[in-house]
Amino acid sequence: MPPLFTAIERLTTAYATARLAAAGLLALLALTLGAASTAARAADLRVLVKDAAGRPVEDAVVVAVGANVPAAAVQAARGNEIIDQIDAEFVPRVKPIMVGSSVMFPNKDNVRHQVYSFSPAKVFELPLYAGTPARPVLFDKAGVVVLGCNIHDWMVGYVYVSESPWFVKTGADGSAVLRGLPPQRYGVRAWHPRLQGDESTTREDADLQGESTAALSFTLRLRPDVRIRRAPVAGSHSHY
Ligand SMILES: [Cu+2]
Repeated sequence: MPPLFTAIERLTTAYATARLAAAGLLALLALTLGAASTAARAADLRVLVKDAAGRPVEDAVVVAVGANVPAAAVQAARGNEIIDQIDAEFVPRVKPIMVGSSVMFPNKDNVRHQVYSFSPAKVFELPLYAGTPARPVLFDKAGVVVLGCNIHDWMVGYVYVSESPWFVKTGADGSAVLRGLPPQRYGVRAWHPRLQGDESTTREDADLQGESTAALSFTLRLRPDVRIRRAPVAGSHSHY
C-alpha cells in the first residue's frame, strides 16, 4: 500500500478511536449524572407504628405503594431469603419479601421439623427434615403466608409477600425507615400478625415529590398476644 494511503488510513482509524472514546466518556458521564440526580431526588420515609395504647409495635410490616415502579427497584428487592428454625422457632418470626422471591428454610435444630402453610398465597409442605432442604420455596403471589410446623404446634411464622418493592419491618422501638423512594405519591399501609381488621384500612398517603425526607405514624388495633404453650424439645435450649 502506498505510504499516503497508509497515513490516511492510520489517521482515519485514530479519529474513529478518539470518537468512540469520546462517545464512551459522554455516555459514562450521562450515566453517572443520571444516577446521581436520581439518588439525590430519592427520599427516605420514616415510619413509627404504635398500638392503641401508644406502645411501640415491633415486627410490623410497612409497605409503600407507588404508581411508578422502576424495574431496578424490583430487581433489588427480589431475592433469595432465609428463615431459620432455631430452638424450635421461626427466625425471624416475621419476614417481609418481594413477590417472586424464594425462601430457604434451614433447620438449625437437632430435632426435625415439618414446615407447611395452608395460606391461599402459598400452600406448601416441606416433608419432615433435618438440615437444609434441597430446594427453596418460591413465593409468587402477594399476601400473608402463615407458617406452621406439624411437629411443634407453637411454631408460627409469617412471610409477608409484598407486591411493592418498598417495604420495611419495624424494630423494638416501633420505627423503621423506607429508603431510596423515587419521588412520587405513595399509599402506605401497615400490617402486623395481630392486626384487627383489614390491612387496607391502615392506609395513609405520603407525597414525596420534592421532599427528601418524610415521616408517617400508624396506630394499629391489635389482638391480645396469645401464644401456644411450648413443650420441652429435645436438643433445644428452652428448658434450661
Ligand atoms: Cu418443628
